[in-house]
Amino acid sequence: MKKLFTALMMSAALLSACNENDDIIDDGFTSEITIDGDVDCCSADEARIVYNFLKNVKEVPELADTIDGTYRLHAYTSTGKLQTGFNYIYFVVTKLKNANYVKDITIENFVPLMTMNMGEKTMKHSTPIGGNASVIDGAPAALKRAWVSFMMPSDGEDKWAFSYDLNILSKGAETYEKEITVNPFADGQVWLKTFKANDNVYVLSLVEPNKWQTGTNEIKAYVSVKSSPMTNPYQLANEQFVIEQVPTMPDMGNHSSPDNTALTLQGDGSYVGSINLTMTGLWRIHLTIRDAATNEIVAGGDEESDGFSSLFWDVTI
Ligand SMILES: [Cu+2]
Repeated sequence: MKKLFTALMMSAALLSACNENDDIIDDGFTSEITIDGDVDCCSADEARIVYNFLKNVKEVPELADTIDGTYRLHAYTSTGKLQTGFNYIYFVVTKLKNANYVKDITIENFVPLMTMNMGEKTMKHSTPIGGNASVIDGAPAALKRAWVSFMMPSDGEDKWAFSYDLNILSKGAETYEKEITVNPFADGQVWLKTFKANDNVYVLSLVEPNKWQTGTNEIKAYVSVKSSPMTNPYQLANEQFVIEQVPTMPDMGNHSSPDNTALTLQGDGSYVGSINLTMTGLWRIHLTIRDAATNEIVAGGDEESDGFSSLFWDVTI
């Protein structure tokens, strides 16, 4: 946290070097700032937007890299760590000489790969990803976002690697590979489950339930399909489902809540519904997966867990 903040402050100081205004913490980037002759960089307005955005996330040190002695790749998540289940990852590239953000970057072909030590031999598998890093709607081009959903944590000899192709200023993409640490779920949080149907293994990744509060929340998830070979990143499923949900509180006699709606497929490939959490504590979100065309149950809905589906996410708010 402190390191990131220091880096951002340095960035801010450099960007506003010709500005007398000392109030750079929140609104120091004024439209009068010019970034002299640096055609690779954002405008001052864009730099301010990126800077302010990055104040709300934390850098993941093990994903940072220095490129050609000229640029620095920075990656951020909400916690500064990578965790089991869904992670948004935000990327920027800065110039080392002036800390300006570079606007023309592409970050593509992510390959998360776990190598599992099975005694005599090793087994490798990938995990769900959301495609190439892309611009967030309305945000400057210098800021890119991707997501990856890790199926399991790093554990001793079971290690994760993460590779990607980075292209700065269209000079040509180069592949970088990093060893990364994927942290386990916190107690009372299980945000990823798998189910089998149609001879496939599907992965259900719940998106950022840590943002939920009591009352009605948007519930968003992705359904990915295990690849063949499984060392390829898992892409979004082509099959269309409806994800019915019954949230209950296992520590309070399994009471539920009213006004929950099923998650249905959206134009962007995500599944979205609404969930009503009437109080804080552990919520077990029991799932029934239906084929959207036939309405037949393909997974869950078996009523084996205290009368509710044994396919569930756990979220503690
Ligand atoms: Cu594994």
